[in-house]
Amino acid sequence: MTDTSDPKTYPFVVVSNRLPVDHTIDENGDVKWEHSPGGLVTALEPVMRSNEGAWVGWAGQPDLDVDPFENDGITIVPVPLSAEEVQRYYEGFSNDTLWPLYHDVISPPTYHRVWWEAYVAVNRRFAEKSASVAAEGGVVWVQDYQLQLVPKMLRELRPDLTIGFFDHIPFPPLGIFSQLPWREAILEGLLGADVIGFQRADDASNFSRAVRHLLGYSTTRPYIEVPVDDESAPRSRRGKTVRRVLAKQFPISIDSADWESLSRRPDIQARAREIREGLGNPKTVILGVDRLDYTKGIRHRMKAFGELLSDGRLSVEDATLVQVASPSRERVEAYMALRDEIELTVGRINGDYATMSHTAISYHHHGYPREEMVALYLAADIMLVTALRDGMNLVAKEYVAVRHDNDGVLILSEFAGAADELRSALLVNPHDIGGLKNTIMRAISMPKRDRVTRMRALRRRVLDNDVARWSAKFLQALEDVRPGSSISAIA
Ligand code: GDG
Repeated sequence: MTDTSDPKTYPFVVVSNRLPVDHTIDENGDVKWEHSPGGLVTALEPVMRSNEGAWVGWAGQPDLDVDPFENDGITIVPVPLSAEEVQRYYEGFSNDTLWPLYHDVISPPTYHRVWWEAYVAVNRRFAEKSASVAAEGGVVWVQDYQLQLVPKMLRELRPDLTIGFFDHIPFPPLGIFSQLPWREAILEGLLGADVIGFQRADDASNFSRAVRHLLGYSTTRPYIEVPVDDESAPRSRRGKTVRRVLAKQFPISIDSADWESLSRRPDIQARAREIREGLGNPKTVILGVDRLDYTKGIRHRMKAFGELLSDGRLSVEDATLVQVASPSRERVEAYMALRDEIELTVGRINGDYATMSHTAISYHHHGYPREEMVALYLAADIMLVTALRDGMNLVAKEYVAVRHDNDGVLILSEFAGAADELRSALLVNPHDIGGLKNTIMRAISMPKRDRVTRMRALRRRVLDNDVARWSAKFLQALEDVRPGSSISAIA
């Protein structure tokens, strides 16, 4: 067992690839830690503060070795990565093997043994660091696909801990997952957890099926029986002891009230009007907001919109498509190629259809502050989410949360996890370009009464099921599996 006599240990530890703070250097050359306020951070901060929590993760810069420190009531425990590990473990195995494999092989996954070795080594470092800061009998919650081996490694180091894992991205069907040369190791890695959370029920059943077929363990939904080598058991019982692992969906959400309160700010509402004016006041503003990623179906939505213009069903005075494509994974080749393709398409469509006063696609390869995102959501009559595969898609939920006017139409891909909950959206198959075009036209001409009915139903869902509820449910499941684990689930 790892030495836990370290000066300070914590009853609640969150482990994720990236820390909730970014390491930056200001103009005087001084180091600064900037808070990065994602949904996960917002959800877990109160739980962490009331439970003396520590967050284990990478600071986002290679070759940076920093001691743990306190930031805003949370202890930050940085894990160092070398430049070569960033390339092999992060850009390579995480983003060019697992990411495409888990998203229906939309882009072909690359399998390199040296990337896998780096993934194992880095996962071990995360597990060791977590083991060294977790208090006796504490709770450790591991996040996402970059760290799938951590639960097993951590359990071996610290059997006293209660371990949770949450997978933010889809878990692929057996036929696709089976491609992975290290498939058994990944399944065993995850099964080190007491509770494994997924976005959709389908993800949980894909996982259980892979465990049954590839490891031969028995499963009774939502439980998986993992055989344990119990040396202390009588000889006749050896090999018969099992540990029950809960694998089920816990759909993630957003801090809905926070998004809504931003949308009520007069300066942000004024900015929304300004955005529409800047676009030449088209009758309909259609919006897409995504990381520039091949999973998001940005090309499909541009194809549909471009065809509506070329068919003459729409003109640029009728409708403008605003596409925010925030920069992402820019050193991975598939992302560079995608950016070129998208920018070529935007150039062609604008070249063919834009006028001196109206653009067809207003394209922005930028990251914006949250306030600007809210203004964009308020300015948009139609939100277009056409992901080809997406764990959840928080953009869809954010759009709904800001529409306190009960107006606006959400077009949502059935391949996004959010489609399980947001049934009152206009659901589409983004591969069906004809269907997508018809759905855009249907949204444009939808009577206000129908828009309001749908938006009301969507809002109920998103406001009731916010991210605080998500984390509380997950932590409650951990508490149920191992009663007496020492953190309070509800912040
Ligand atoms: C993964 C899974 C799952 C985007 N551009 C800007 C900006 N964003 C914010 C959005 C939203 C977030 O980034 C994107 O979240 P998504 O859920 O849409 O997608 P992924 O990044 O792929 O996230 C996904 C999620 O994990 C959570 O489990 O839903 O399926 O793939 O919050 O608002 N935010 C700001 N400026 C931008 O330009 N401020």
